[in-house]
Amino acid sequence: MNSRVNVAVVGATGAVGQAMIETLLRRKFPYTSLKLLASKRSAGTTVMVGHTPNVVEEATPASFDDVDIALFSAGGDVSLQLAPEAVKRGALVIDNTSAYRMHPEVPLVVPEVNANALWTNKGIIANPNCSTIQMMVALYPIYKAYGIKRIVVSTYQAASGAGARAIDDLLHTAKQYLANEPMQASTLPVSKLKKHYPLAFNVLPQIDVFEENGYTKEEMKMVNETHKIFADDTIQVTPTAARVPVIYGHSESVYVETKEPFVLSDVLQLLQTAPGVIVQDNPQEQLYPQAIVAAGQLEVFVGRIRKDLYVDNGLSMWVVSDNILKGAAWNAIQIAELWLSQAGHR
Ligand code: NAP
Ligand code: 3JN
Repeated sequence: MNSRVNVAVVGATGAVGQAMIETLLRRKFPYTSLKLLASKRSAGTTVMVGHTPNVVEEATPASFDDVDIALFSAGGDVSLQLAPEAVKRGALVIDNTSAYRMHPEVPLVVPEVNANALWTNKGIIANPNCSTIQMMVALYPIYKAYGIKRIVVSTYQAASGAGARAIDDLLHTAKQYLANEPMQASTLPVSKLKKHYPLAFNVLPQIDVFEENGYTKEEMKMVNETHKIFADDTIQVTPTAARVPVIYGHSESVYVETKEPFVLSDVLQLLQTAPGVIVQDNPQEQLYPQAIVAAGQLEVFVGRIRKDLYVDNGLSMWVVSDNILKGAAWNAIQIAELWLSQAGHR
């Protein structure tokens, strides 16, 4: 690749697309041009890039002529249809949807964990699911040092993970509740049944649709993606994914059983020096990660780190990150930055 870098954001009007634009600016990503793509519905509307309004275009195969890096976040169907067209035209696709995550020829990358997998790509690189990404960043140092036999994880996922409409639904139902009116929910859980419950003052133990084994699609993504990212199918992953009335920032209670014994102070030290991790763990000062503090930040916050009272190699922790940033936009742009930093050397 020469020094010219033309970037396209597919899904530029969406929650993740907007965060991608903001993160490109925040990171001073060295693009030559930035093309904003969405569906026909938004073509002709404008989206702010910093202080400048940019016109949105309809995403078509020809949109990718002369695009070097295409950041996709417009849903799986759009990726299935247009990512191969972008690749055909010479673009590197970084896809935020689940469309290609489990494809054997598509690397599934969390830069802090498996940056090297990037170089095996054949034009498409997949970004994992947000709940998986933050868990991988926190667990990788532990996995490397002691091995992991088992993970039991419960998620407390923010409304923004289900898009802008879910945030509106949370705010709307909260206002209704506070006004003593009946709550009318119209978005969550995202379900084939189209049966919705209020998220305000509530917790919904369903993210995405149920599979035959009783787990939801979101939970199974955490199982399958963990295996692929750590390249280890032997890890027993047991997830429960829930939606909580938070706008930004997924929290996770993560319990692991390591293969080798560990000393707690060593684990703390490993996490303190791990890339992308900020340890916030001081019970005396009531310091631990919180979603409202992690919102807007790029790192993964880890705290409440403690040994199991009964199981020798058991370890619990609380892991929080901004689901739209490290969970989606920032992880994708981090991949693009890595790609650019190495492009001239490979
Ligand atoms: P959103 O706010 O609903 O935005 C959807 C975006 O896709 C909009 O820009 C929309 O454009 C565009 N779009 C829809 N249909 C299109 C089409 N036929 N052609 C081109 N663009 C089209 O959703 P979001 O929360 O940003 O999420 C978008 C996708 O990102 C999700 O479906 C998911 O696959 C992925 N995602 C990944 C994670 C993760 O865990 N890594 C987290 C959240 C989301 P219009 O304005 O024209 O409708
Ligand atoms: O609900 C969340 O907190 C995360 C949602 C992610 C999501 C939403 C719609 C479609 C995904 C994803 O990234 O796994 C997808 C999808 O592409 O399958």
